[in-house]
Amino acid sequence: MDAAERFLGGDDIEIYKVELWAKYAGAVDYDQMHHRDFGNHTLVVPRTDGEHVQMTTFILLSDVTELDGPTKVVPLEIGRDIPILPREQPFGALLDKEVSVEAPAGSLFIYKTDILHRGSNFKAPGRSRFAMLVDFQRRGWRWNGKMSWPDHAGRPGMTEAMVRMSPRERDLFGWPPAGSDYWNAQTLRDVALRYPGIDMTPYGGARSP
Ligand SMILES: O=C(O)CCC(=O)C(=O)O
Repeated sequence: MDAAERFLGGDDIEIYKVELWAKYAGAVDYDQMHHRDFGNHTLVVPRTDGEHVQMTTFILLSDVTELDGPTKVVPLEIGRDIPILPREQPFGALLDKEVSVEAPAGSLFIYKTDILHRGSNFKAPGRSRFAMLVDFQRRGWRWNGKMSWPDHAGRPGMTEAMVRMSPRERDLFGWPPAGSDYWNAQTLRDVALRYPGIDMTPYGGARSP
């Protein structure tokens, strides 16, 4: 959250996509063309002047070495001179320019939807790579996005996550903040019923049993 606030230049931000990825050596061919991610993150195109940034991330959940199919990235100093479209570059065209995202578990790799990058193959059998991808943007850009959190609200994992999150973390998923005119006696009572165990005191309610 701290990195996203600094990267995006404010605290009025939201999470617009989360994915959990597992890759296994030999399962499929992971070698990709260099591409930019904006194709399914926005209806339009990224601005190249550094404004209206969507912050995309990999949080490495396992150690990633050169053997573990690291993400390969074309540095911005090189990629910024390559037109935004087409989104994909010919296979292999930028191989000598790319850098490899190799780092221990727990590392955070931050990039943007205009950054050229690609997936790569494992270089040894029996290896795996796990990552969580969490993407942030300033709130209110209705032409951008990828997931609808209310669409996930019925899933058991999402219910548990909402109960366990801090108010700030819930806020990143669009939950009504403390002080919102959404909260009244009825919504405080019924949201507590929907999410057993949630602490509604930050919103003016009670702790749910
Ligand atoms: O897994 C990776 O390191 C990158 C994969 C990727 O960029 C993609 O699937 O679009």
